[in-house]
Amino acid sequence: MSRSVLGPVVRPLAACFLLASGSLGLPAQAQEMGSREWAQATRDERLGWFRDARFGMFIHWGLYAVPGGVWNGTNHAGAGEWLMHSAKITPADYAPLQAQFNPVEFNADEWVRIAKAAGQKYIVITSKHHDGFALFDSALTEWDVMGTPFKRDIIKELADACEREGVVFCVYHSIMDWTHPDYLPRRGWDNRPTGTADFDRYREFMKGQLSELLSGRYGDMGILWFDGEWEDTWNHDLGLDLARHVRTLQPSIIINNRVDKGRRGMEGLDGEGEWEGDYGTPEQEIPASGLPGVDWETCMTMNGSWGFHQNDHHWKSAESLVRNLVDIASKGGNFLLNVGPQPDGRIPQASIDRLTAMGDWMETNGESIYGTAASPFNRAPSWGRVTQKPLPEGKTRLYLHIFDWPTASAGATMVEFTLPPFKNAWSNARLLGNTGFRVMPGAEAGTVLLPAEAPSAVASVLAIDLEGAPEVVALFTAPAADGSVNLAARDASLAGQLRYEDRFDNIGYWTDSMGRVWWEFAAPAGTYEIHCMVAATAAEGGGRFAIELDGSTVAQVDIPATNGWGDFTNVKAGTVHMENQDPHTITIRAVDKPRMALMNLREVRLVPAK
Ligand code: H79
Repeated sequence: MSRSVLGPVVRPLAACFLLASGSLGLPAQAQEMGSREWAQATRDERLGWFRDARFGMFIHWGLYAVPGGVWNGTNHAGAGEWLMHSAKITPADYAPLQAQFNPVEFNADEWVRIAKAAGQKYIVITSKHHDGFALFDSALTEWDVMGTPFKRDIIKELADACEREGVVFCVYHSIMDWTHPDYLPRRGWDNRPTGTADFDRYREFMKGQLSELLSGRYGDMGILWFDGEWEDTWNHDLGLDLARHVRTLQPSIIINNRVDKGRRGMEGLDGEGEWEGDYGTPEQEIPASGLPGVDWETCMTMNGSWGFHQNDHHWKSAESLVRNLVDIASKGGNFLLNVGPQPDGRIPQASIDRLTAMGDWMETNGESIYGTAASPFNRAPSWGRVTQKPLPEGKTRLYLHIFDWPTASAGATMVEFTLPPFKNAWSNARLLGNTGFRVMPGAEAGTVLLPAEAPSAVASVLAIDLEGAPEVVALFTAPAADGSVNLAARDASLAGQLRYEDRFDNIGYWTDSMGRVWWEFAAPAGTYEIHCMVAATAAEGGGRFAIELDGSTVAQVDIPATNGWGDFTNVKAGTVHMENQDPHTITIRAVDKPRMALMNLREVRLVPAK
């Protein structure tokens, strides 16, 4: 059975437009265009397939799969590939794992089939993780797969299988190396003498291994996914040098931002300044909103471990993984979803089950993900997410991913759905996966009639074609059934050094006294009590904030200390009178921030006063 969503991803041929150098060392094309525009053009050229692909498979595999997170009978939670670090294992004690690595069930074609059936367009596998072990045949070390009983070049077999199946093959490569004698700094418990260690020699070794990987033996690679760049021995100049080395070998390759030192925290995006790397790498998190002009890819585990962990059974549901993919696409990013194969060479069944479910959803709805761009709206609608795609003749197709299907009245066969607010004329509305149903305009303007039953319990996609570019109206929160206006952290607009945090469903990391948070909302005229859900520890947080309504300060609040950053308390901040005027804006900003952070803010509620 062939699936239409699995068409091959077309990549530019590596060398054709890059090797004709002019006198400045730049191609003639570049001299005509000016090198800056050219850099952007080649960047767009390089990233074309990546932006279309949207969904990839991450594979963490190495010797650490053998102990699977357990060392000498002790379980190390979260530490699959980090076991050597977490269990403080010396290189000498770790070395015997090499003789135990014999994944006789490994079948590269099977792995690629699993990825393809899930709708994943590219695969990124660990050629070398932090333990320094090479999963490929390296002439530069004995610390490679050819020194195991298995003696098969896993990277080569997977690269060939990807080539056969039209999946883009990519590798992860760790800069940090816990076993190479020349890598510095050493782990605290590593008892090898550092006497002759030479970091420059380590760099030559790493570049040599990358030359092996990029020699053509493994074909044209899609991405070089660096990691482990955060230790003090790595710096910006070394990052530039490494990127140059890689691009000299394969000019069209995409390089993630971890080659350099621009990445800021686990949100993974570059800070101010000029940094090497094509895209940002949020790890285990999804940015709160779209990031115009920035390419990014969220990498995430399906349970809590990257490498195989025998005791980690904490799996995310297929539903939340599909919604993550949709959420990411609606913000213009890619989803790199991880599997950690077992020591026998098979991908865990729990991972296969989730990938199969995602593939089923993608088979019906993939056109709403591949080749789409971020939503044109200022924020996500309450019922789901939006992606868009340009059509011929200047039209635009919106894909409305409905997570929460409207509730039909008893016995009704249809239900009214309010479209997100846009001014364009529309046509050709249809539900993906339900070609029999004709979507008609509802009785009220801006509504359509849909079947009472959602086509998908996870995310049903309504495609609708607009005349021209989307002319959208800003989305704002409407009152709940009881008349209160609930302004949730996840719906807030943010400015400054602060961000939405999944952990406690709050706005946090509020270290910037100039930072502000605001919501636009609709509400009938009246008097409302203001309630704020806040948390702040006495040691690190606290101070005072102001609440502004439509630009005027209406209250100031002293932040109470709570028993932790996840321990929220409700603060009443007086009452406010609102005139009839939509939308209103509520803004929160710091007045006094005496310690590291101001507060965690989960919600602001406006409750009609009795
Ligand atoms: O390759 C994957 C991770 O091994 C690597 N990047 C992704 C793609 C990574 N590097 N650093 N981190 C992840 C975050 C480190 C978290 C740690 Fe821990 C906390 C290391 C030690 C304490 C998690 C928990 C790992 C061991 C215990």
